[in-house]
Order: sequence, then C-alpha cells, then structure tokens
Amino acid sequence: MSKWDHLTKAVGELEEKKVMKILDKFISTNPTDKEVQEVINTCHKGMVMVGDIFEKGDYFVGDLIFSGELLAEAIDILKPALRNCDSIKKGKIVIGTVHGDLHDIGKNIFKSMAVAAGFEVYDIGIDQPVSAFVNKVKEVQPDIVGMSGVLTLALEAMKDTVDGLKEAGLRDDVKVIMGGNPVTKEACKYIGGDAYTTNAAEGVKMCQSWVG
Ligand code: B12
Repeated sequence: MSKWDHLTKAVGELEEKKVMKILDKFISTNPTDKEVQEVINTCHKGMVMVGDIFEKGDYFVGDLIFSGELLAEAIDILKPALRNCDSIKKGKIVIGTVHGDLHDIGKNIFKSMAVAAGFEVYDIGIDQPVSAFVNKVKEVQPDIVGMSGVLTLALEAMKDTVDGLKEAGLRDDVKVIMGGNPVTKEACKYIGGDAYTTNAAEGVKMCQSWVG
C-alpha cells in the first residue's frame, strides 16, 4: 500500500478530473523534488495499469491516446515544481524517439527533468530517422544523445541509430543513453549504448555524472 495508490488508480481509470484535483492539492503543498519524483512515478504506474487493461481488451486505442494526453497534462502541472531541482552541471543533450516509434510521453518526462537539472536539451521529436540524429549531433555537438522508444521494434531502430553515429564518425564524441520500457542490459550491449534506464530521474543522474 502506498499513500499514492488513489492517484495510480485515478490515472489507470482515466479519471481526468480526479487526477487534476489530486495534483493541484499536491502542488499547493510546495513539494520537494523527491516528492514530485514520487508522484511522477505514481502516474507512471497508472500508465502501466492502462497498458494492462488495454492488453485485456477492455481499453481501445482511443483510451491509449487519452491516457497519453492525461499524463502530459499531469506533467504540465508537476513541471514547475521540478524547477526546484538543483542545477548541478550543465551539458547538451540531443534527444528523440527512434524511427518507427511514435510514443513520446516518457521522452518528454526525461526532457523536462533534464531541463530542470540545467541541461540544454534539443528534442528532435518522434519517429526520427537515423539521419535526423546524425544531423542534429553534427549541428549542436552535444555531450549526450538520448534515444527513446517503447515498442519492442524500437530496439532495432536504436541499434541503427548508434550504427549511424558510428558511420558518421560521431560515436566517440558522445555518450549514448537509451530509455523506454523495453530497454535492458542485454539490449544496451547489443545496441552499443553507454547506459540504459526505465527511470527518467536515474537517467538525469547518469547524464550529470558524465558531464561532471
Ligand atoms: C500511451 C500509449 C500510446 C499512445 C502514445 C501517446 C504518446 N504521445 O506517446 C498511442 C495511442 C499513440 C499509442 C500508439 C501505439 N501503441 Co502504445 N502504448 C501507450 C501506453 C499505454 C503507455 C506508454 C507510456 O507512455 N508509458 C509511460 C512512460 C512514462 O513510460 P516510458 O516511455 O517507459 O518512459 C519512462 C522511462 O522509460 C524513461 N524514458 C523514456 N524515454 C527515455 C529516454 C531517455 C534518454 C531516458 C534517459 C529515459 C527515458 O523515462 C520515463 C519516465 O521514467 C503503453 C502501455 C505500457 N504499459 O507502457 C502502450 C504500448 C507501448 N503501445 C503499444 C502498441 C502496440 C501501440 C500501437 C502499435 C497500437 C496500435 N495498434 O496502433 C501504436 C504504435 C504506434 C507507433 N508506431 O509507435 C504496446 C507496445 C507493444 C510492444 N511490445 O511493442 C504497448 C506496450 C501496449 C500493449 N500492452 O500492447 N500508444
């Protein structure tokens, strides 16, 4: 039992008004960064619940779209509170969702948290071909490339992206971090990344350790 179970349930059951009411009340308590992170993780759990209900056939694609909008709305409310994050070291990150994958909720959460931590983030968007990553890296010369994807197929696209960076002679100039539900230690090794995570806050810490 967690004190946030009612929020997980409200997100999972797509109860927009209830979710917003809980978050508005929470924000009015001037929460710490740690507390905000806990609430973001709670919303994430609610999305897992949405996925489970979808898998059972009780939610449809429209419900998935609505759940995405609901989470984006929740993050918009929580974002200002994340500005309480201490800025430690600044660096540049190029981030995008790899080709074939249209999911961007997790990417946007990571982006918000990285910006709040003081990083300059260049978000190239969803379904991005290898060339878009390569061109942006050439243009802004980041410290870090972040790849996001939640489809199993995204793992191959991540490998293509890292191979593309290698072919362009850019791989050794950047650290590569990947996020999204299917990433694992084995996948990271196969893809040729430097790190992986399914937790945006952990991802930001890894990035900070690289630029520190
Ligand atoms: C919302 C959603 C959608 C929305 C997406 C809206 C949007 N703007 O993103 C819509 C409706 C568009 C959608 C479409 C589809 N979806 Co969908 N979707 C989901 C759902 C419910 C939630 C995904 C999500 O946002 N999770 C919450 C975020 C916060 O989690 P996350 O991405 O893992 O991110 C966290 C970390 O991983 C990390 N992170 C993420 N990225 C990065 C990057 C970096 C650099 C770092 C450091 C960290 C990091 O930070 C985040 C916070 O901690 C999942 C179900 C589930 N259980 O996950 C299905 C799911 C991912 N979808 C699925 C499918 C099949 C589809 C469709 C093919 C459906 C269809 N028949 O059309 C299409 C795919 C289209 C495409 N080509 O991409 C499957 C994927 C199956 C698979 N194994 O490949 C899932 C698992 C549902 C299911 N159980 O079947 N979907």
